[in-house]
Amino acid sequence: MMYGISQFGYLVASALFIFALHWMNTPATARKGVYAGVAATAIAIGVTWAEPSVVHHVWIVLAIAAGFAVGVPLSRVPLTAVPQRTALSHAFGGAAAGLVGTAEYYLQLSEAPAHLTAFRMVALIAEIILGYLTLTGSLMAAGKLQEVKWVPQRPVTYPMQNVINLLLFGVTLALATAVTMHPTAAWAPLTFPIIIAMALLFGVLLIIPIGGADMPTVIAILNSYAGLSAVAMGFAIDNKLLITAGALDGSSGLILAIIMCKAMNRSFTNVLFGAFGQVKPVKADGAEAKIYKSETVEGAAQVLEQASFVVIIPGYGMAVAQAQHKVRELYDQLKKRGITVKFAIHPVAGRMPGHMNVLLAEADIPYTDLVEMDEINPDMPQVDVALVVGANDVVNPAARTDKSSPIYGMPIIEADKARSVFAIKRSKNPGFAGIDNELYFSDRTWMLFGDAKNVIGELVKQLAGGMH
Ligand code: TAP
Repeated sequence: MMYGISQFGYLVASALFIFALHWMNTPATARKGVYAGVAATAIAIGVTWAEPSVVHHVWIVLAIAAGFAVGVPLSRVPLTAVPQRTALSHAFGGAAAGLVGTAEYYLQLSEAPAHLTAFRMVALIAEIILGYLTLTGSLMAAGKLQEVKWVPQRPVTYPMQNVINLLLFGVTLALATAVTMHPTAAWAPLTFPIIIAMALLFGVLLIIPIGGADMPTVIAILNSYAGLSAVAMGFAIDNKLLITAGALDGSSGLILAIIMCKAMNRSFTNVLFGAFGQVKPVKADGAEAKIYKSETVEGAAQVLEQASFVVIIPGYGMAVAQAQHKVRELYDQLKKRGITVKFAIHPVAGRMPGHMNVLLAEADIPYTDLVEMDEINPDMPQVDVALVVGANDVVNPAARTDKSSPIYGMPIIEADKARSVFAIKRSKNPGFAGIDNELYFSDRTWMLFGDAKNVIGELVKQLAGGMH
């Protein structure tokens, strides 16, 4: 009876997980998606807890309390720190899978060795290798993104790195095969911890050659490893919900990684083995000699007023300045004058997928005015003013023209093709990729130096003051 109820609960939870992902597709239903995911998790925990075989209630209460103690502060991190927060969540997921797999092996070994069939052992070994490497890999990724002092930010490379990694992985697989074939041999329980140690080490080695710029893609890949380890755990402990939820997690992580690779024009292998970010930051040719033209807020406001088509290109700087609400006010001022205003959204603007969409939605900007890069680019030559708000790499024409640039080949929003460009940033410092941007030196570009929130606020004041 209880089995039937728990299986039904798992079915409902699986369906809710699938709907949750589906609802995440658009901002209009994303909130519903989050609630569905929370409900699915609560149902899954509830029906599992109600199983008669679950008897250690105090431990479960303690575990839930520990989860809250960590989870609540984690939910309060600023939006700009969400990538590293996500990496930490994957680390916890990996740790959970690894620990469950370890416990399961030793438990079965002492209580029911006959249960350690070849099938279950393959699942267990896959679970612990993926789980533990996700744990250390995700911790490294979070450390890099948070710029923790003792985690090297730049890619760490050494000769024959990939060969050494492959050899290490080969040895781990050989040991894993031996334990899988002879799980009850006297040496197997002693070899098991060696496999764990190798997986932990492998997680670190996998991440150190990868530069900060590729970290979000790597986090999506680690997401899919965590999902796959949950699938393996589902097979190992015979839990169908874990198999479904893990498969959803694994495949969505992989799809996201592929989308991000495309947006940056990088191949998967290039991300994993390319040591991107190692390229020394280079100045654009003769950049030192080139001159920025600054504009005053008054001047920019006048030009904006005369425009009939304005495209706002937000980037990481808008997130840092939290300028989205001021941007909304500017949008309102321009719309009032009958000006067409669109937002050009680059898929990797900011520091996480959908970063700009989230911020602009927070400021209630109609998402019908958010236009994706591929759609807006053909219109750029007709745009009177491209207003760049704290974006840098995603509008850098070097991606199109300079083969030596580390961002060469990355598709960009072609702000340089607009009739005029205003670019808001605080200084002459480069963006994430550490390179200069030719756009700022162009004949048609005028810089509005300052914090994005302040500059846009001043622009709004000018426009509001000028309209009676
Ligand atoms: P970036 O190239 O990082 O440039 C952001 C610019 O904003 C900087 O040049 C900075 O110049 C300016 N800025 C910072 N704080 C500001 C403030 N308070 N007010 C005004 N300006 C401010 O940003 P992007 O164009 O959005 O490109 C994103 C980059 O991050 C790409 O290279 C992408 O590959 C990478 N990346 C993306 C993701 C995802 S998934 N979105 C994840 C990780 C990395 P100042 O310092 O002079 O102000």
